[in-house]
Amino acid sequence: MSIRQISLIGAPTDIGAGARGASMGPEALRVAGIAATLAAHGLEVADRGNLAGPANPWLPPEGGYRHLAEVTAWNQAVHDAMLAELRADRLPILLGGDHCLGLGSISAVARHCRERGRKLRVLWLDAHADFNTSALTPSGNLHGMPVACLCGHGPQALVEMSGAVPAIDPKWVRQIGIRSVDPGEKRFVHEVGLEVFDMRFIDEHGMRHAMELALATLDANTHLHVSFDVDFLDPDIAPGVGTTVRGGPTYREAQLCMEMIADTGRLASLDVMELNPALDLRNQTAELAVDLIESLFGKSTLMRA
Ligand code: HAR
Ligand code: MN
Ligand code: MN
Ligand code: MN
Repeated sequence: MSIRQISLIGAPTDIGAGARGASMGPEALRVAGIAATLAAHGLEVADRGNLAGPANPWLPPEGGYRHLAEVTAWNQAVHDAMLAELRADRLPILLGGDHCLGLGSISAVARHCRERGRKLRVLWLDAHADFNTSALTPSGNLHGMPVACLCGHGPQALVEMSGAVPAIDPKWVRQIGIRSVDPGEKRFVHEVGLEVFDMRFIDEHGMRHAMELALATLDANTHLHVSFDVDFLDPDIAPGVGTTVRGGPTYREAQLCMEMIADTGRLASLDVMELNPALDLRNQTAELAVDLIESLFGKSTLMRA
């Protein structure tokens, strides 16, 4: 049932981030063995290499956005590359790169689902809600805005990238692991009714129950997209990200999250974002990300029915 043909797409940029270094993420994931690890599970893996785009000029915000033109160019490249793989019935994995690129990736997925008449469910694994707008953002960094842009709130070039506005309905999104949301962003998340399983929820009800709810109502016609911001993980186990927030999922909680997604058999596209090798220790965060991705593609402790 699940797709066995995987395409890796590197997007080496930190154009939307507040720290430099996520541009080295794709290579760190390759060095940690992402291709061979997936191939060992019987998947056919094609590494498409890296996309190209503008350099990071490292400028202050203009009109509430940092590097909007460059962010748009990178996202268009990501959109086009993801869409080509989806149309070829392959499962694309975007190797980020900062999380502003989730906009281009999910815009392609949304377009593909419209073309195929499929439903879409987006799981957003992150410490952050990434639901800022130019009026709400404390930083102007576009990696704090992709979910809002996908839901129709943002600059025209980004909001329109999927060919329909909004690209997605907030009802299609489930956010997991959230623990850092700016004050205006918090009000806006509440206003649009985004479904958030924050760390308080996970503390009180457990990862199992959060994932049961987040994965409920998937059916055979649902495309499941996972946007995995590596800062989702607790910084004690995943220091190699630009914006660490204490109190994230433990190793076992993160494994359970991935295993429960794998069990659905519905995973059809994936982003692995915000890995920052400049801040990592001996590539341990990249190795952890690959370990978790292995579970996402069906590695489990024992054979399961
Ligand atoms: N909320 C903050 C901002 O918008 C920080 C966002 C950090 N985002 C990421 N991606 N690292 O989740 O500036
Ligand atoms: Mn993010
Ligand atoms: Mn984040
Ligand atoms: Mn339960």
